[in-house]
Formats: sequence, structure tokens, C-alpha cells
Amino acid sequence: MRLLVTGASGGVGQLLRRRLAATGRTLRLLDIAASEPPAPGEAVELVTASVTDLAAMTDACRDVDAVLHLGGESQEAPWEDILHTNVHGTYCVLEGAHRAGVSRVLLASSNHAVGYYSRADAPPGGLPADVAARPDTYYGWSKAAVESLGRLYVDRHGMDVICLRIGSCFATPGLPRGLVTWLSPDDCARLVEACLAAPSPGFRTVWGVSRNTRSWWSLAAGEELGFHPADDSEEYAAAMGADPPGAGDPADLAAQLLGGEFCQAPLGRRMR
Ligand code: 15L
Repeated sequence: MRLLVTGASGGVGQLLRRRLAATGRTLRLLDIAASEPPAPGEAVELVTASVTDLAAMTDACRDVDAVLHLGGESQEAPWEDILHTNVHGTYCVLEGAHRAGVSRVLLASSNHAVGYYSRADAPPGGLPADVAARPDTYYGWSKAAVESLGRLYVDRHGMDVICLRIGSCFATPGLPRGLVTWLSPDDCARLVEACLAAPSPGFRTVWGVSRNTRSWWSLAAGEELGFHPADDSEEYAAAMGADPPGAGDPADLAAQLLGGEFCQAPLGRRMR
């Protein structure tokens, strides 16, 4: 099978490249930036293109079995950039996939589509993965918007679209908030494999989060799809010297709200 990965040179794309290698699978790695050349024997095809170019995306989708769409702005950014890269870019990915006859698209959404939920909103089993949008930034809003665009392609064209509300996918959990939100790279690969293997999923929304002791996000929707995360950020907690996130000052938004510090970031201003 051939899997098209957009944003393949970005942070998550790089973490997944070796992890998604499998017998009988070719990864078509697409990015606007240069990608690392193929290692000897590595089954990859490199495409340099922008996700905002519909013709290029339609071409890139030819002879592909599924698309993993990671490309786009990954933080808060000016409104026009968010609209163009994330919203128009995802339109090009979905429309290109449809025109090329690709029926399965995995959309990298984000926890920031629902960043204004607080831990007090979570029922005992954890906050369901499909709670209604409550974006914390223009960036988070764009992720909520493309989730609903994905739903349109499912209902209109019978495609399978799975929205991955990814927490913090880095090599390690990083900040204390990562003890709640971390998605380990290995679990991220497990999530993608589950989404590729699930028979006829239709439209789904799942958390991209590891089996973190301190998480308050429900794993039920992911498990229903076959995603069984194996890693736990807790093994990093002692080294961080971290108090449990959320146990301190109730006015500490970064600790109480799902989107953490994004909830306080000035709208439209690049974060780095
Ligand atoms: C995201 O959506 C970002 O793409 C990533 O860079 C992190 O900031 C992550 O959320 C997070 O919440 O940690």
C-alpha cells in the first residue's frame, strides 16, 4: 500500500517516518520544505509541494491508498496564514484525495480545537474525544473547521475521515502540562496504524494521547477504533519535579484548561 504523508518534514512527520515503515508499504512524503533523502532500501517517494496547491495535491494523491495530513501551521499565526494554509490547505487535501479516488484521510487536528474545556468538564471516564469545538486560538479554530470539512466529505462522498485531536507529540513530555497531554512517538505510530486498519470507520474523532496516568481525556473512542496506547508520561514526572498539573492554583489557566498556555496567547500572533 502507498500512504501519502503531508507535512512530512515537520516535527510529527519526522518522528513517524521510520516508525511507519512496513513491509509492502511505500511512504509518499510531501512537504514544501526539503526532506531527508531516502536511506538505502527505504521505501519512500519524496514530493516537494504545498498543500495549498490543489493540482499538486490531486497529483500527489494518485495511486495512494490513504492520506495522513500533517501539513500546515502548527501554532497560533496571523488569521490570513491560518485560513490559507490550514483551511484552504485541508480543502486541497480532501478534494485532491476525492478527485484521485482515495477514500481514507487522517486529519491531524489538535487539542486546541477544544482548548477551552477545563478538567472540571470531564466526567469520571474522562473527556470524550468528540466533544463540541471550543477552540482556544485561530489555530485551534482552524482545526475545528477542518474537522467539520472532513465530515462534509464523509457525508457527501462516502469517504472515511478520522480526525486526530493530538495532544503534545514530542520525543518526551517536556513541560509539566505534557504529563497530561503527551502523545509518545510510538503511540502516535500506533494511532496511525489503527486508523489505517479500522474497517469502514466513516467519520471519527479520537484523542492523540498516550496512556498517561494524569490525563483526563477518555481513551474510549480511540480504543473502539483499535488504538491502544502503551506509553505513560508518568515515568518522566519525577525528573521534572512536577506537581500534578491542575492540583495547584485554580486560576492557573495553563494547568486547568485543556489548551494550556494557548488560552492566553494573543490571537493572531505567532508564538515562535
Ligand atoms: C499543537 O497543536 C501544536 O501543533 C504543538 O506544537 C503543541 O503546541 C501541542 O499542540 C500542545 O498542545 O502541546
